[in-house]
Amino acid sequence: MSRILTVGVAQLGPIARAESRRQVVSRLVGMMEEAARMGADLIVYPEAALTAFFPHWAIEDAAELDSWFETAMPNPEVAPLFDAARRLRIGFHLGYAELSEGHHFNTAILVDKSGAIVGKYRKIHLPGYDAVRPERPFQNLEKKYFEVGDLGWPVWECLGGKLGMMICNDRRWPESWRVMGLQGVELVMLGYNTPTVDPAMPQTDDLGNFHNALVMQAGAYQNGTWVVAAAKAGVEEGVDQIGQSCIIAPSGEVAAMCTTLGDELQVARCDLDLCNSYKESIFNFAKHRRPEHYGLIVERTGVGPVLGRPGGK
Ligand code: CDV
Repeated sequence: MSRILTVGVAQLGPIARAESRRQVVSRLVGMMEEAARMGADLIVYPEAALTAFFPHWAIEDAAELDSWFETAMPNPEVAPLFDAARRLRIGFHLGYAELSEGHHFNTAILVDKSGAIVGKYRKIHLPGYDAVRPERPFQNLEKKYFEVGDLGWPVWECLGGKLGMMICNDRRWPESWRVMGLQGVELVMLGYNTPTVDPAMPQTDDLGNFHNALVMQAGAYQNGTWVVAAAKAGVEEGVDQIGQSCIIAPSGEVAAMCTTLGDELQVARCDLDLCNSYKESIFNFAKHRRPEHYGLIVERTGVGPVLGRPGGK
């Protein structure tokens, strides 16, 4: 059997600090129209896709900081994207900064072909630090500007499959994948803003694309799921970011990948039934997974539970 979902990954090139939401949304709508011409059912946009990635610089004024967040979704500036989804009969995934009742989150939503929001996820693994580091060439202030997400990792029945979301740094953590894998996820959508350099760890600067592929191909294979991952790429406000937005099959193989660092759409026909062969054989969790034997001793160390032998030291 095959259950084909045709999916577009919409990589964005840089967004200028001065670019308005309206300007960005017209870029997004243009890519959605192209995806529809290519027969896509779903298009995936990056993390914080409506603005430049503002955690890369210091903002001390609270009102100025709040101006980077959306207080309603949809709102008049983003409405053309929802209208286009309804007109073109295409679902979409969108990352944005969310301000909800005084709480700030790094958020993503899943919208169906009728333009209705069917799912929301708030980023759990926030990277970076919570105070400005003036010595750094650019900032990474996600821990200062956002709260840890409070919605967990649900999986939604949508577009004929089981769909889930994570955001950027979440992809480096096996827990993000496994929590959705245990719910039978068939397609994980994610967006990322990943600088090519890490001033705290320059020895890994030539490994950015490798680590990006490594964690997502492993997550796909080990959970028998498709992955659709959209970057904000290129040099944005002085920060150079990786591209290589891609669509990965449950085998871990890359089915499509962007080759530029600008706005670029790649489309792949994703057979959701391919997930079954992994979920029913090598990664049949009920048959082969043995958490009761993993020797996890929940011992608080200040950094969380530690691994050890049951009854041992
Ligand atoms: N936006 C991100 O979460 N970026 C991180 C960087 C800062 C390491 C990432 O994991 O790609």
